[in-house]
Amino acid sequence: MRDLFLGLDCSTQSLTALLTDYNSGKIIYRHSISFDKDLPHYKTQNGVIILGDGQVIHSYPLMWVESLELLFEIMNADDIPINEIKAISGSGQQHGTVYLNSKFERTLKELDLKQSLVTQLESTFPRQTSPIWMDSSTTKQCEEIRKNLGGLKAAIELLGSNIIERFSGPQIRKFFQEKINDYNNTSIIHLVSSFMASILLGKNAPIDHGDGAGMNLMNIRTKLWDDRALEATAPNLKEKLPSLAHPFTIIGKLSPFFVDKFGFNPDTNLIVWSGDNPNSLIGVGLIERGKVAVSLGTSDTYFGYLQELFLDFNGEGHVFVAPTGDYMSLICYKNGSLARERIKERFNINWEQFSEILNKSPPGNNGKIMLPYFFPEIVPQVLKPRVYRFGFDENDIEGNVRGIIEAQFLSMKLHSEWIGEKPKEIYATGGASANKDILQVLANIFNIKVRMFKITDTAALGAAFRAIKSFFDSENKIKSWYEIINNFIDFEKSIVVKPNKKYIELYRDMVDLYKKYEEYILKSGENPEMTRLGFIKKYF
Ligand code: XUL
Repeated sequence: MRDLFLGLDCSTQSLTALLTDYNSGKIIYRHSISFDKDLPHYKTQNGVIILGDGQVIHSYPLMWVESLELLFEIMNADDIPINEIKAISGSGQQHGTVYLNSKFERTLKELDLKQSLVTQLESTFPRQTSPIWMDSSTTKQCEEIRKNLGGLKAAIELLGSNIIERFSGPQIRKFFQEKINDYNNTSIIHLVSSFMASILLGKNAPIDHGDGAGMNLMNIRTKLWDDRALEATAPNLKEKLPSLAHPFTIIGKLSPFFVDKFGFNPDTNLIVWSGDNPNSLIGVGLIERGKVAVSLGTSDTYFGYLQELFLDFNGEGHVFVAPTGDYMSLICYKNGSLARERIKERFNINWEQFSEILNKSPPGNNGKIMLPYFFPEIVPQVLKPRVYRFGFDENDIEGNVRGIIEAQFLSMKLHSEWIGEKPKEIYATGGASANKDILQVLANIFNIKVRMFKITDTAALGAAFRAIKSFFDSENKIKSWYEIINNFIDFEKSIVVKPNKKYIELYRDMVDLYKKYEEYILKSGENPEMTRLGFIKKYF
């Protein structure tokens, strides 16, 4: 019998399984269910449904359940040695909430092998859809909760983050205000992570501290539900929330339904699930100070391991609990790959051509500055999307290609300054991290080296790593995070992109200039046109 561990990732667009073999240090199987393509009857676009004016973005919890059953069917059809899996953990898109009635747990305990999960669970949702992290429709509720907690600074001190539109608390408050009866009929409110874990466990599963920190409901220091935050959010909320657990808790054995239906071992351990960002932290091997990851995907994220708690009193960055039990910082951008694609499509070019143009254009972009809010933005907060260009227009291909990439990384540099631990190295992951020219801009703007990884599916991999760690620890065969990570990730093989020292001063000035433009547009600051002309004179 091998030591196999399964990591799952229920993300915005797909459910992915990674099966890892600890002894060989290899990923022996990967399969991903695409919600749009494999479950077309839900009619999602990129895994979501957009309601109303574009600020309300939901998805279907039943679709996630269906994808889980489909995934195991496919694993069976592919003859995967499911019975050799020792432990399973998972990852969920963060912040999304799932609302369930009192039948939910009863149904889970009495699941019938002859019927699908969807048929049996269908009637357990007082709310058919789940608001997810892309939803930005709760500004009113955020203001109410923030005020109740004593303002921005007090809220951040308590919860590790500002009260944020996509976080669970404001979403729950909105549901309570708009659908009081359905709220009252809700027995338990899960996160995507704890919901999926509950299905596998056969009863309500806890929320781990990592994902719990993204709710605006958990005290960031005590790691307990915070009574003041609960009261400011909705009545009787404590009784509707699962318990909180350490990120390495074994929550029980896999439910007999999955054992009998798919051939899992009855001894398969389930480890508490977490959010995709905490899992990715481990999935890219970040367990020490001085390194951060930049993930370039649907959303671009910048995150790092923190030994101490740092807080962003500007209210844009977040602190979550890391899988190690320490802290992590996170900054999340909505204008990630979708914004890059907008430029690529506008000029009808492919990624190679995009790279060539980026390469040809000078660092500093001849003083052309873009504020790229193609979609509502989280950092800095922009609710009404609009793209601003200074010194060029939308027909300037070089200006736009370099403009979008420089804007994204200038913003990351600027908005990560609150994190007290300064990075000495960046690990780049996600789709666009395969593009060396994009990473060169990142290395130059931060003036540190960027390590390019082949690993994708970092959230699922991080979940598998947590399963490995918890399982071996529970067997008294303690393995360090280093041992586990180095068993799977070959850091030697990664490519390193070094910063070009020639541009240190230019980008230092450009970060300042970019900051002035954000202040000008978003905070009615002074028009920095003169500074921009000075920048052009100095460098071009
Ligand atoms: C993080 C966030 C996103 C989602 C995406 O705060 O909102 O990264 O977790 O899955």
